[in-house]
This record gives sequence, structure tokens and C-alpha cells, in this order.
Amino acid sequence: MPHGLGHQMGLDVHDMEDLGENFVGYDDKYKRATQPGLASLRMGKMLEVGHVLTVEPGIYFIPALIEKWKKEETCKGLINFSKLKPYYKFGGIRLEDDILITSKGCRLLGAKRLPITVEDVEREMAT
Ligand SMILES: [Mn+2]
Repeated sequence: MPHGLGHQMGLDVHDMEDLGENFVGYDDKYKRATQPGLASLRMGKMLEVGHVLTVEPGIYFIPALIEKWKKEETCKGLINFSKLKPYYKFGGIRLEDDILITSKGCRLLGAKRLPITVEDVEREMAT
């Protein structure tokens, strides 16, 4: 399960699966891909100055889905199924940053970034 851009943020902040992500994450020019994996990306439209959105890199190991895809050969050639078994009990992990698109790039929102590295997390947990 790849993650790329997350979702936009505004007066209301939540994932838009129930409303229909295609209404908010895509537009007339940019349509959702149909390829497995890319089809799960929640936003594909062109970014504009003033947009606020999440950036959510992550990875999930969902045994039921992996076994289904393996059986159906859905992602044959894209996934090395024999390498995934050791990760079945891992579950997954995702980071989520919130950014503002500016004329010069983007700016991370919030007073400080959440701990990302092992060292950062251990230091945070010790305090
Ligand atoms: Mn989110």
C-alpha cells in the first residue's frame, strides 16, 4: 500500500473516502490512475499557492490483501511475495506532515516536527 500526497486540509480536516476523493483530490485535468497502488493515491491534482495538505508516506502489510493479490496474480511482476511473509505481523506505519504551498515551495506547519528517526523517538519518550 503506497502513500504519496495525502489530502487537502481546510475548515474541516479528515480523509475524504466517504465523500468521494475524486471530487477533492482530482480535477478535470488529472484523473485517478487505475494501476494497483497508484489507484489508491488520494490526491493527484496540480498544487497551487495557498493549498494546505498532508504528506503521508507510509507502508502497510495487510496479509489478507497480500494473499488475495498473490492468488489472483494481481500484481505479478510488481511484488516479490516471497519477501513479504516476515512482515505480516508488522502491521504498518505512516508519517503525516501538514504543509502550506507557497510561491517558493512549501512550508511545514506546526511549531515543531514530530520525531521521525529512532533517536528522535527514543529521546522524546525519555522526557
Ligand atoms: Mn490524513
